[in-house]
Amino acid sequence: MKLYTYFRSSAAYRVRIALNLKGIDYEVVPVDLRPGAHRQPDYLALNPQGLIPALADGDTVIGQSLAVIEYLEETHPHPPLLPRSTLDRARVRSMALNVACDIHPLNNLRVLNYLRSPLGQDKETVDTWYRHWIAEGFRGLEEEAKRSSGDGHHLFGTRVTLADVCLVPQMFNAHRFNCDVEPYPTLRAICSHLEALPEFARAAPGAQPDAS
Ligand SMILES: N[C@@H](CCC(=O)N[C@@H](CS)C(=O)NCC(=O)O)C(=O)O
Repeated sequence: MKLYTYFRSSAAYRVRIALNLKGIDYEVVPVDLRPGAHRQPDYLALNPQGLIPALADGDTVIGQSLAVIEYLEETHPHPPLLPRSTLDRARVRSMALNVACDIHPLNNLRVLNYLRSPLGQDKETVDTWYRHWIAEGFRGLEEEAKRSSGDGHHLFGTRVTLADVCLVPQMFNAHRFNCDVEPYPTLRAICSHLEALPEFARAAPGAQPDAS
C-alpha cells in the first residue's frame, strides 16, 4: 500500500496511526501542501477530491481518512479499532466524527486561507477562529470522555479505538495553534498515554520523512 501523506496533515496522521496499529507496511508518498502539490494535475488524477491523505491499494486509490480507516478495519480486522457491540461502535464513531466532521473541517488549510484571502482577515482573527472551534468541540468531547473512558487512557473503554485515532492528531493541532487545553484534563491525560505508544509515536508529524 502507498499512503499519500503530508507530515502535518492531521487526517493523514489518523491513517498513519491506524496502519501502524494494524501492523501494515506501507510506502510513504509525501505531498507537500505548502506549495499546493495536492492541487496539481498529477495528484488530482489520483484523488480528485484534492485533499490529503489518500491510500493506494493496488490500482485503487481511496480518499477520506475515515473511509480509509474503515477499509483497513474491514480488510485487517485485528486489532479492531471498533468495539464489538453495535451500540458501542456507534458511540465510538460519534466521538470520532465530532473531531473529523465538526472540528477539523472548520480549521482546514483551505478554510484558513479563505479567511485570509479573499475575506481579508488578519492573523489574530484567523487564530481566534481556529481556537474557537477547537474549544467548541473539545468541550463536549471532554464530557463524553469522562463518561466513556474505562481507564483514563482511552476515549472509550480500555482499548484504543477509532475515537483515539482521531483525538491525538487534533490535540497535536491544538498545541500547534496555542489553544488553551487546560479545561480538558481527561483529553490531555488520554493523549499523553497514547502519544507514548510506539504506533502513535511513529505516526507523529515529527517522525515523518518529510518533516521540516
Ligand atoms: N475529511 C477529509 C479531510 C482531509 C483534509 O482536509 N486534509 C487536509 C490536510 S489535514 C488537506 O488536504 N488540506 C488541503 C487544503 O485545505 O487545501 C479526511 O478526513 O481525509
